[in-house]
Amino acid sequence: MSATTHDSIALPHSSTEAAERRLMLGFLVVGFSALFIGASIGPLQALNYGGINLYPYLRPLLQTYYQGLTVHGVLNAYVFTFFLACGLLVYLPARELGLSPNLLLWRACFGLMSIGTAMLVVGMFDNSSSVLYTFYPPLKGSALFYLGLTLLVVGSLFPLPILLDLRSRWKRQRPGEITPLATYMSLATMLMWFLAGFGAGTELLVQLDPWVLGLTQTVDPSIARTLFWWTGHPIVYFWLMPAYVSWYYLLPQQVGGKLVSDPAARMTFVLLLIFSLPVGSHHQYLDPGISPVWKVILTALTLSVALPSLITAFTMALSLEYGGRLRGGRGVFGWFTALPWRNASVAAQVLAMITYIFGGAGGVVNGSWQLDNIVHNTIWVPGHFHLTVGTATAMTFMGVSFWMLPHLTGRKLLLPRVALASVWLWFIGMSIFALGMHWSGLLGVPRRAWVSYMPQEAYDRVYGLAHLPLGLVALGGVILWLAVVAFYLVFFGSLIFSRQSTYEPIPFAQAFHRRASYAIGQPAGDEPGEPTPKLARALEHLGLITLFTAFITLAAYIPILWPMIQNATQATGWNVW
Ligand code: HAS
Ligand code: CU
Repeated sequence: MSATTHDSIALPHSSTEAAERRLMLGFLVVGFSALFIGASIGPLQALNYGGINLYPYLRPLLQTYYQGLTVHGVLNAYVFTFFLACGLLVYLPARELGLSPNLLLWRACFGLMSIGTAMLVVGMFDNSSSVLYTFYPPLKGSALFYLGLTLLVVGSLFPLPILLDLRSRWKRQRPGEITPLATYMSLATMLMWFLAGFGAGTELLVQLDPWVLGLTQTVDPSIARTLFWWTGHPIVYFWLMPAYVSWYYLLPQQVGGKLVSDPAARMTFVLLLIFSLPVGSHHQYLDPGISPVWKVILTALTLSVALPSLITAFTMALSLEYGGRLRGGRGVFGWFTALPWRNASVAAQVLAMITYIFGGAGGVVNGSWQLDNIVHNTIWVPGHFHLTVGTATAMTFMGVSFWMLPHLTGRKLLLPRVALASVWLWFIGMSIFALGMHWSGLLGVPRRAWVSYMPQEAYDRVYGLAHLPLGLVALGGVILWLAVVAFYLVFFGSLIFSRQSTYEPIPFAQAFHRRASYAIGQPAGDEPGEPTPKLARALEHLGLITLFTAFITLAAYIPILWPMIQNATQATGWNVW
């Protein structure tokens, strides 16, 4: 990444821009390294469900299935996603606006999250904190785990002030114009995440950190779970929205088309901001201590959170169709086959979208209180989230890395065919894996169970009915292993061995009927004479929208939390691993 001769064409123009690229590369590399460790452990869990217990061979690295599962969940779902989000949601807006982000804050974000990650890694690998990624008390890990997590979460909030500062500087230069799209989407995401952070933030700072430091002796598990899910639902959109930024704002350009509606993109992000906050307790449909009336209200609210994704489905399908038709696609589905499928970055994202149709459909099942009774705590649920975060998000980020690595380093992507193979393997592996999980979930196979630890005869007796789908889970896991190997050959190979120079620009898309989606050097008024759409202008009031969201979030949580606070229980810590 140093300014050597070979990357002269891609060399950033200023030294600050070079520093920004280096830092973005740092976010990318740490994030993907976390995924490398986390994803490499994944197939062990898949094999566990197939009745194959490899954990005894992995000692002393991993002692138990539960330790492996904790490492897998924390590194993939928190570290990988947070690093990617905190990199992309600053880097893309800064490039879009042509302004430098506050580097001090962005470095502090990277630093805090890195220290937090290091603490988490130690706390998990020393087997002191096999509390799974939900860290539900009264399970009690070591202080390193909770303090590390606290730093990771606090660090992940830093992009918010950076974006507010970027936006206000840009607005001062261009009074009266509306926020350019990538900046708008990133800001909406961070405002959502800021409100979301209050839940787990309070749980960690008020309940768990003092408890593990010995300042308090007991903790109330119900309150902790509720605060956890306050964050734990919207966090899924903190994973998804950066991927949406790429789908809306980059992918249309990559397929040679345009984004069909800029206001629809803004609307989606605002709806995700509003709807994702009050619904977290849909993860607690089977928890005691929450009134059935609330469970019904939560069902209705949860179904509304699918709306912005449905808007996305139609907007994206049309944007892809437009690109496909421009490329000569004819007939009902010709546009689809005409997409640039050889481009691994495009293939990754379109396959991610297709997977998300099924992940989203499963989510709508989970969202209904009645149906969730059947699938809750079965491996249906990990089936659902491997299609959503594990593919829609992760594979979109993989796709982004295929153009971004060359963009940041000035060096060509190595082995593009292997890159393409990696995303197909991921797609096929995950489809088989998730099919098996959903299916065996319906047969009642529990999630998070070390089933392969049972003697063979007992395993057969208990899970015999689910042999076929559990076999699919194991098979999918093995294919995913191949996908991981292929992807990291490309990722680390390009980082270390690629020497050929290249210039890979950011594929910022244009919105239909407008100029480059309010990008630099263009007035916001789109095509000459065309005013800024009223909807886009109305949605500029992100501050008010955030206040409104804060209000409804409190309205949803006070009635749930108040009875719990009045009847607080006192649990001491457990270590069961
Ligand atoms: Fe979820 C559990 C409800 C979306 C992640 N979810 C989880 C857990 C995770 C997770 C990690 O209500 C487990 C937590 C744990 O450990 O216990 N989820 C939903 C609903 C949605 C949803 C209603 N989830 C996500 C996303 C995630 C994610 C996104 C991560 C990124 N989920 C639940 C519920 C539970 C739950 C309950 C608790 C279950 C339990 O019992 O514990 C919705 O937002 C989904 C809406 C999405 C759609 C799909 C739209 C499709 C699009 C693609 C378009 C394709 C194109 C291709 C354009 C309606 C946008 C065109 C090509 C053509 C050929 C047409
Ligand atoms: Cu949820």
